[in-house]
Amino acid sequence: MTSNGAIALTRFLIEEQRAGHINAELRLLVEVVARACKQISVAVGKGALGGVLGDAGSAGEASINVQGEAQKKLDVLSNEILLEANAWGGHLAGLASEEMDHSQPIPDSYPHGNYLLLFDPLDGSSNIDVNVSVGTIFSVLRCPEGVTAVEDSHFLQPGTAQVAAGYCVYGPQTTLVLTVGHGTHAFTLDREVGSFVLTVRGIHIPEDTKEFAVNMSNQRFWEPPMQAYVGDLLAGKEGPRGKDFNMRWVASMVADVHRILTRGGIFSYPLDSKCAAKGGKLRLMYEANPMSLLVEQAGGAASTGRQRMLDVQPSGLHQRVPVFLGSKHEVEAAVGYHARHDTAA
Ligand code: AHM
Ligand code: MG
Repeated sequence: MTSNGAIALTRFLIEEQRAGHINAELRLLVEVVARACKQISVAVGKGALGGVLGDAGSAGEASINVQGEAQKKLDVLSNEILLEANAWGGHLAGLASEEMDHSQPIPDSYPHGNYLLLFDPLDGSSNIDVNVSVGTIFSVLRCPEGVTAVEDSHFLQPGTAQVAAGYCVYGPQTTLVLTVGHGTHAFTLDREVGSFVLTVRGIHIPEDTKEFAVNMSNQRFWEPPMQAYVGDLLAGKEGPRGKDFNMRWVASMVADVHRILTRGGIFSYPLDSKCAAKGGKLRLMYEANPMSLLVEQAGGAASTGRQRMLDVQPSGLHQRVPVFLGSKHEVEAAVGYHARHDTAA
């Protein structure tokens, strides 16, 4: 407890270790990721003053990542901050990032640990230049027994195997949301002190909601069950759902999911004919799985529309999936539209 009674992340993690929920190595891992997030938060906060806005690349050539997307300067910087912070602590066997083609083993010059870390260093990066919330998402897996040289295949574990997951949203406040498999908790960065302070213990997402989040401009590209589901939401009180729904779409998954953890709702990035060949828009390992664990640990649900997200067996490091997550009953409703459509077909 600090002098004002607040519980800092360090103390929270030590208590989780005493309760047998984590070991010292995992505690160090979370501390290191949180420290890196503080550094990213400072860079994001400087904006134009830090010269960090705009596209990465040189001589007028945009830098393109493995996802085929143009990288922002802050995408590259955030990735470097996370790589550097996690290289030398001895808590990791390897890392994988949305911004890198392949996973990276920890160099032999440093001690190796038992965990694998995956991250989307700066999610929602299309929002950086317009001063809207962005964030970092991370997922932690155990390195399989007996592995000495980490390869991409060692990361291909279902979401149920995650031992920790979290995100840090860089918004009006910088907030770290974390689970180590025993509830989902929020920590707000005290900028003067430089420390994350526990501000919500045991987040609970309301089961029912009247709010949905989806990029409506893709409507005509969606599959029939998604068209039917959103059609019924838009029909409001007079429609089959019998209530009016509101809509929000920040276009930063961290910000949209943070709203849902705060007051409920459903977030969806469904399959559409533009992204069908890739399997969806959002990435299973860096986005969908960590967010799904946080949401389930807060009493919500997460699905591809046809399968519980955390049960998906990954086939590739950069695999994409359709995503439905948030208030339990609303996710079940969306899944129901898919099930009825598939049965009829
Ligand atoms: P990114 O990781 O390259 O930033 O892309 C993921 C983002 C999510 O944060 C967000 O939900 C989605 O892409 C927004 O997509 P759209 O631009 O189609 O609205
Ligand atoms: Mg992302």
